[in-house]
Amino acid sequence: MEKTGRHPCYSYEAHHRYARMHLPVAPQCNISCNYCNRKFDCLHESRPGVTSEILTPDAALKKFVLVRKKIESLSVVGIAGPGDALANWENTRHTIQLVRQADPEIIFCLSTNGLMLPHHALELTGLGVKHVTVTVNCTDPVIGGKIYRHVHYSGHKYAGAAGAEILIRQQMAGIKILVGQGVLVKVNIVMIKGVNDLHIPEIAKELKGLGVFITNIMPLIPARGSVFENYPGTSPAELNKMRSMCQVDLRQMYHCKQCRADAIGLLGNDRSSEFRVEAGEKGASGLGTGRQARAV
Ligand code: CLF
Ligand code: SF4
Repeated sequence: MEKTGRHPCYSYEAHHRYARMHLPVAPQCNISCNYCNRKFDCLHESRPGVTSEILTPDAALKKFVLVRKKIESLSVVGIAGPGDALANWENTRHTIQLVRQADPEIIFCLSTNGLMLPHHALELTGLGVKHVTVTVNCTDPVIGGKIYRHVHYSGHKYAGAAGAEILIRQQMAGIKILVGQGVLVKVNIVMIKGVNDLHIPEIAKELKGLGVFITNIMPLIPARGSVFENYPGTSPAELNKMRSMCQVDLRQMYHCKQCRADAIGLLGNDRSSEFRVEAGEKGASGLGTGRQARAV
């Protein structure tokens, strides 16, 4: 309760009362998921990876201060892309430090694909991050080879199953470190029919063994221009059936709104458009993406 009571994603009850804001300070990514398209920006689209601005850490602080003044229920600051928080480590770290100095009470939340997690997990906990979301779509590299085109790691580019194997290894190692440090780890799983859907109960069992707190099984949003553009989406009934099946092993999230990388407000009431112009200085040109794995 102490760790979840004011976090709208970790607690169903809290999501009616507490707001979160995402600071889009992480534009780069180190892997390529087949459901991701980071080439366009849409102000009216709400899903993970979509953002209308990229902020420098200084601009992120400015925006945080403004939003905190206007939204009293703000309890969580999340970094959820639009790329990967840990593939932009300097920006992510600096942003956390600046916001922490401005507000010692705020809860930090971070969402990542997990590739660089073992490298940064201890530093993250040292910065006071107690909530981390990792997207784990498979624990089998062969299935991973159908989901990930490339993984960039240690100066090399690995394709298909070879890349997925590295990614899975890093995710598992990173989650172990975080759990050992008392971090509440949430795992997002994108349910892709005909690709990883039958494998999801097995993932949940493995995650249980690692001490993961909750899983958030999300429907595939077939993003325009992505490899999975024409893949079937997942219906709410199919999704809930899968969640119920996995609930035997692990707590499930049922209230995710698959929100934007610059989302602000209660989960069910995005107010990000109110703050775009007001925050003033933007760190880089507007950019939207089509990734859906994080935040997440
Ligand atoms: Fe953001 Fe994600 Fe933290 Fe929540 S979102 S980084 S855990 S503060 Fe929440 Fe949005 Fe669903 Fe994410 S509703 S997409 S689960
Ligand atoms: Fe990177 Fe996220 Fe896009 Fe995957 S979905 S390629 S992790 S930004």
